[in-house]
Amino acid sequence: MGLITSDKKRIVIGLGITGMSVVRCFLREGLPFAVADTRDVPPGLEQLKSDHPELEVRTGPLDADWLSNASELIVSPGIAIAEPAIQAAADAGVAIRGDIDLFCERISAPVIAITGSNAKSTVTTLVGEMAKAAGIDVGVGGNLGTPVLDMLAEREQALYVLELSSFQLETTHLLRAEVATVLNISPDHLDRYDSMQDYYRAKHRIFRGCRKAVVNRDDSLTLPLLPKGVEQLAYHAGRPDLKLFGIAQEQGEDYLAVGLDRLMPVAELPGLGQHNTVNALSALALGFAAGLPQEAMLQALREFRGLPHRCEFIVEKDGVSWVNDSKGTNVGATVAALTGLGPTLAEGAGIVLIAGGVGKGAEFSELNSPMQRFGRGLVLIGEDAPKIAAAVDIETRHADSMADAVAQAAELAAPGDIVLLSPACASFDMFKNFNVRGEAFVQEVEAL
Ligand code: UMA
Ligand code: ADP
Repeated sequence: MGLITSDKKRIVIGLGITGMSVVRCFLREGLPFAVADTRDVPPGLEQLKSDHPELEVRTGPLDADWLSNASELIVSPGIAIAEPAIQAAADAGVAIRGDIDLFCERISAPVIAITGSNAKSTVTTLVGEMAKAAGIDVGVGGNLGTPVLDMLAEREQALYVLELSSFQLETTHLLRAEVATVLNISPDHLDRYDSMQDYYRAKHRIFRGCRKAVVNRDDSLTLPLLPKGVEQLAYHAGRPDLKLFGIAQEQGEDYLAVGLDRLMPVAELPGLGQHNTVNALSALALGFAAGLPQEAMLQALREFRGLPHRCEFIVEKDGVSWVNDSKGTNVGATVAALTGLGPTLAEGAGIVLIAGGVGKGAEFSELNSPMQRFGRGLVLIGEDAPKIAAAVDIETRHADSMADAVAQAAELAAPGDIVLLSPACASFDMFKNFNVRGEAFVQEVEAL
């Protein structure tokens, strides 16, 4: 194990899910490296030290001199590369990379790369299901949860479908995806980026060196600047045009369609809300671009019931439908949930929205218009409740726990209404993560 002792060529920064997957990769390959984490006691530290006593691990504030002597830094997505010590190393000529780059260096299989402010996990999973339905040995991971390097632990697969966050893209240089897309762009993570422009730039790194691009015609911020020769496929939520994926109408029925070809009735999609029809179109366009067989794609669309915590129908009680969209962690997501579900309401019915948490520097005024159109009332929780209350003009209640929020929403809702948990905020002021927040909601709803 002498290899791992004192060589400081590579430094892995961060001991979270990503950092640990990088550590495992370097250990598998016998490469020398050291590890740093800005926390005094990062998770898994004791275990790592006892399993690998020879490994150099430094915790606490990053040491600029030490980092500047490394040959490369493998930076976890939760750490901003703008950190002064990391910037100092970059200025000293040290390469700043991430796990996605290491992954790309190690594979020859094609990658379908998916980013966007919202719908990434849904579309990534859906494209993965399409590939599986076609019998392809596919790896599905990235920001979704399985760190990419863990997908290489056993063998290389035939195709990879990756969900990539802007944080991951910042440290990615070698992606060269077979197909790349930005699904949509709306403000998020403005506590980490200086401006929307910076956030946009990070997202658009996904197109670097790609062979084909899939674009969302309804969102001009998703349109890439590409060299000639890169094929583009496009979709939008309207009538399909020549070669454009869209929604065709025939005898009062909506169909997913491309050009003149009707592919399947929209009514056969099991997911809730019109935004999920757009997600199906994005997945189809990505699948077509990657050459997946049409029948397998349509089968996957018919069977995909959606991921938990994304506009997930929980139960109907006293005529009120309860929907868990805990993954709505920014304003754009909540606007999509409201405008996706709103048109499905019966005449006179409305949505009671439960929102609030950590707004990550966002502005909430965009919630006002869909709440005027479809809202019955608003129940607010968490740190940024006052900001949301000031931005949305509708009957509003304040709650100090999920139990209280559910009880107050039940009071506001009338038969036919939907109560929607879609917080437009991160959860960590009250919950460990969005999963725990969604589970708390479901538990309280079931206990009503
Ligand atoms: N941290 C420190 N010091 C360190 C390292 C991390 O304080 O030295 C903190 C970070 O600020 C953050 C937390 O620890 O609060 C986790 O950071 P991390 O980089 O170790 O994260 P991982 O555990 O590796 O998980 C990351 C993604 N997390 C982030 O980008 C913050 C996971 O996405 C992803 O599933 C995982 O890699 C595997 O690829 C989560 C996420 O919230 C779901 N992503 C954001 C989003 O979707 O909006 C981008
Ligand atoms: P991400 O991985 O980008 O967070 P998810 O698939 O987990 O995306 O969905 C997150 C949230 O985004 C959902 O809970 C929903 O509120 C919203 N959403 C789903 N589809 C769309 C869409 N097409 N456009 C905008 N928002 C969407």
